[in-house]
Amino acid sequence: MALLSFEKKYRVRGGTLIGGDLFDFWVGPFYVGFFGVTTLFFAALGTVLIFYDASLKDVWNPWLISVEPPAIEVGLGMAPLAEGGIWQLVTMCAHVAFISWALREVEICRKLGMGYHVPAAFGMAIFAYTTLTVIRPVLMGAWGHGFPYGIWSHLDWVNNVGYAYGNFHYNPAHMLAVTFFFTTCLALALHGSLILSAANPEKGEEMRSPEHEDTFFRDFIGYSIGPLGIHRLGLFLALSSGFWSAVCIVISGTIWFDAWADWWFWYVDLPWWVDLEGGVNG
Ligand code: 07D
Ligand code: 07D
Ligand code: U10
Repeated sequence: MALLSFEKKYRVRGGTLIGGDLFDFWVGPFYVGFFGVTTLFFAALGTVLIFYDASLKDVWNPWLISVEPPAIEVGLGMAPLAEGGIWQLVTMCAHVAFISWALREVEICRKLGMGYHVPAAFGMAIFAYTTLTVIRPVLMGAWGHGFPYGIWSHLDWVNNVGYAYGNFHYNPAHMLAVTFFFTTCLALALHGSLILSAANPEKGEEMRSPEHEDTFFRDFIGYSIGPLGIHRLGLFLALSSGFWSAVCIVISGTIWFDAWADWWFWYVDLPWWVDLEGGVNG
């Protein structure tokens, strides 16, 4: 079915989670919905607040704009606007906008009778963001542990927090997250290239079938995960990347306070080699 006639057939009322028929319409290509309105409203409000913060500091270079969280001394209280209060409001707006965006995805899934995989996946990104700006700061007792909203400044934050734990690469959950990110790229490169090699033939050549794709990997590595399986694997790898990212940062400063390299002493200290010659006690 051509895309336009398909849209006409499926652009029907219903499936909304809230608001009934009120915002159940489209503007151009966009479905609006109650959560489209809340997304736009809170994204706009958050952006206005970022510009307000920039105007207070008179910083207009987009790379240098930075909305700073409150000082650590403020703890978990509310801060005055110019001293971290704006960061707190922007964090609230961002949460409402991101969660609204996910719920708008849910409504569109419901209209189309599809699974909720896309909003679930976006949920993992929101979870990582919430871990950075709410869960970890609350566990550590101060909003000041959140990251600043600025292009360069948030990179400085990642760098400084990383070095606060020595070499952050030794964080075992960071290792898992990085490995999942790399594997996601490998899987997408394999999948994208395999599909193009079969489904995008030269002019005059015939398109190859999923059986060809299966056979390529069976010939090559003895096993094919299959056309549905590769998408399950891709989603698993990508969500695992986000999940272990959230874990790697939430354990830093809450259950582990030293250099991450020291964590590995449990391995060096294992009883069966700790006393051997060359071991820690040997
Ligand atoms: C391609 C989809 C499009 C999205 C884009 C981002 C804004 C910010 C706001 C001026 C893949 C739009 C950007 C709305 C403008 C102000 C105040 C998604 C695509 C194009 N980072 N980060 C970037 C965010 C964190 C890190 C770029 C957001 C953590 C490193 C962009 C968040 C840590 C590097 C950006 C967030 C961290 C970046 C490109 C939220 C660990 C880079 C992003 C809400 C996760 C890279 C200058 C991209 C860069 C980069 C946005 C959080 C680390 C500005 C919105 C605190 C190491 N980050 N980031 O393509 O070039 O994403 O930085 O959590 O090297 Mg970041
Ligand atoms: C948080 C983004 C959420 C986004 C949302 C949507 C908009 C709308 C609108 C475009 C999680 C926002 C949408 C704003 C835009 C329009 C229209 C994603 C988020 C909700 N690290 N490290 C990670 C690597 C080092 C450190 C994660 C690699 C050093 C710290 C990942 C290397 C030190 C933290 C990762 C490396 C260090 C991390 C990030 C290599 C610094 C974190 C991905 C090769 C000296 C962060 C949850 C992520 C984390 C994190 C990778 C090096 C420190 C696994 C590959 C050694 C402090 N690092 N890192 O989480 O876990 O995405 O955050 O060297 O906090 Mg690291
Ligand atoms: C995949 C796939 C697949 C495909 C695919 C894709 C994955 C099976 C079939 C999809 C992939 C791609 C297309 C590839 C490229 C994608 C990426 C690289 C990912 C990154 C994407 C981007 C960088 C693009 C980002 C762009 C976005 C998010 C669009 C921006 C749009 C908006 C901000 C508008 C959003 C609309 C909303 C919220 C609702 C609708 C509202 C309006 C239209 C405006 C009108 C509003 C109203 C009427 C309401 C009133 C509003 C109020 C009251 C609030 C206002 C308040 C104020 C104060 C102003 O697997 O293969 O192929 O294609």
